[in-house]
Amino acid sequence: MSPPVAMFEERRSSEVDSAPLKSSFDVKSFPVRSSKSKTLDELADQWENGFTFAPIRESQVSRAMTRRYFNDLDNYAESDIVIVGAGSCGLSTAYMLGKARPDLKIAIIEASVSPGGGAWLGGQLFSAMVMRKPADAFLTDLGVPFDDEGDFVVVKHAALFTSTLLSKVLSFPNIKLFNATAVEDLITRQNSDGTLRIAGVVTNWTLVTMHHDDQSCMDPNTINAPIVVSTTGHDGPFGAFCVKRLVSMQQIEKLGGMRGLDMNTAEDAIVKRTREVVPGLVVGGMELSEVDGANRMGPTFGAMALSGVKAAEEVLKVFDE
Ligand code: 48N
Repeated sequence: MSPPVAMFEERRSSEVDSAPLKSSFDVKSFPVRSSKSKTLDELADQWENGFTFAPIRESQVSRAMTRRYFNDLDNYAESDIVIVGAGSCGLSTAYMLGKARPDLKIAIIEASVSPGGGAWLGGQLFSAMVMRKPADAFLTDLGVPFDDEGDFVVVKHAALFTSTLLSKVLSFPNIKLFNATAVEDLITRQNSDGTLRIAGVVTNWTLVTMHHDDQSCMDPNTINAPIVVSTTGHDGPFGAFCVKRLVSMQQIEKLGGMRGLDMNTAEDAIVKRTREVVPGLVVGGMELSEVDGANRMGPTFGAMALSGVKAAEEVLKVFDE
């Protein structure tokens, strides 16, 4: 485990900077018009009887968005936990951490505009999602209905699982999702024994990250955090990002590379091996298959959910020390 003292020494020194904005940005202090809310029943069939929206000035819309966003950016510039990748594993991790530690600030960085990763369909373009037992325990905790088929369960549409998980994660007041935002590097610190630990992430708008080769230097932003969870999926345009960066930083020798499909082998391995790969960086989900050379499991998602459960446990070990 990483030396928590060093992490928290640094964090304590930065506490003052990380105090949330105490300025006019306080979104709750805005003058609010007294337009009365109505129920849907009151609206029904009123379209020709004086129906109109409450008045608005365009700048109010802009300020309603930007004040909240930049308040969040300031607030989460010092986070307790950063989760990279809002796929099924990253969101499962966030759900477990959001429930267990409402006192911790958790930032989720998702490169795509649409979070959820590969969990909007069950496999190929089929809707139903399969999870092998005991992953049904996660679905029950989440409140997602399923058909019980004995050794496995089936959610009628993968989007029902992912949208329910996403809505629960986004409802936690201590969790902020920054989507359309890519992690394009890691913040590192040297421990007293010369080893490296991860101390946050380097971010940019994904559209900017995709155009570093054809635009002048567009420097990134940063988020400091004593622990990062990377769940960026198996290799692909953005996948396996953090483990590939660990290789290029010579923190791990090489990637094992994801192996062929073997459900029974793959799912046990991914859950059991979810861990802190280097101090300060926990890796879970299919990104892990790239580190260890684990098999892939294809169209079954129980390991993503339970890898998220395990990743949350690994993170909490650091905070509970
Ligand atoms: O859904 P994924 O790709 O990753 P996991 O590990 O959450 O779930 C994997 C699962 O969908 C499978 O692949 C299934 C089980 N199939 C297995 C098989 O054998 O084929 O989500 C990763 C997320 C995506 O939303 C990416 O956009 C995002 O991570 N991401 C990033 N976000 C921010 N910065 C980055 N550098 C980055 N790279 C990827």
